[in-house]
Amino acid sequence: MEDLSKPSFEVILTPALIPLYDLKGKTAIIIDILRATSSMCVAFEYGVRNIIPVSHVEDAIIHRKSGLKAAAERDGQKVDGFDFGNSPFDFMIDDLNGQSLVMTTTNGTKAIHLSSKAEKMYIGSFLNLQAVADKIITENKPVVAICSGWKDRFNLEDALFAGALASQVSHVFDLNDDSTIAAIALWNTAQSNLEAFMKNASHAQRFERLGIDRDIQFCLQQSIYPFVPEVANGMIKIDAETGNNI
Ligand code: 3SL
Repeated sequence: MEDLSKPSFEVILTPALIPLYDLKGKTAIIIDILRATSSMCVAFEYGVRNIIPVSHVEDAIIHRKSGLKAAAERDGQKVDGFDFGNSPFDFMIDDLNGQSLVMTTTNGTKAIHLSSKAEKMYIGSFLNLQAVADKIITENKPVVAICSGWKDRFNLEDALFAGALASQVSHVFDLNDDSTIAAIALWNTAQSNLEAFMKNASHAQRFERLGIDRDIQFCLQQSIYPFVPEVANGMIKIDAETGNNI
């Protein structure tokens, strides 16, 4: 039964469903486990100062021409002419320390732009799961976990993360929404062997075809980073000194 004394926690299972939800006054957690939000966390871990998420390759080209480093991915592959694709391993370099990075990906950066009506927006991945859970518990505001999916379709990995996050905060939030209940059930089924469960996922199979399946193993690690990147004014940032949002 709905518990109105607790803030709500909802899951939006694909970006196509975003228009059906009221994001006003809520905190959106943007989820693209494979790989955009995981790779963003890696970039911050390696010292990136901020990330400018753009929806279109053309916009990324304009930023790149003005001198910024730029990452672009379409259909799982690096777009020709860019500095980086979307693998977390692309960002494990010292060159990016203190730099701004422009990023466009098939689904993740699109989900960010579609969620602009939310009051706050955070970047969530398994890599910073605990930090995201701690932050939303502390803030105690209604949350919408937004799965980036694949070209507007449902995907397993983003729903699994939504379920993991919901389970972690279940004592504080009202989890009465059907999508949240489904995401938790999925997480409960998969959590004891996440990697094996993920073998069936369409995106995992896509990665296997592209020969980049080591990215999956990396992105499924839990809570190795203590910070929560925040999207505000068209930019994603963390506080480099404290690892907290600014
Ligand atoms: O769509 C996205 O945002 C990407 O994360 C997709 S991929 O992992 O680079 O294939």
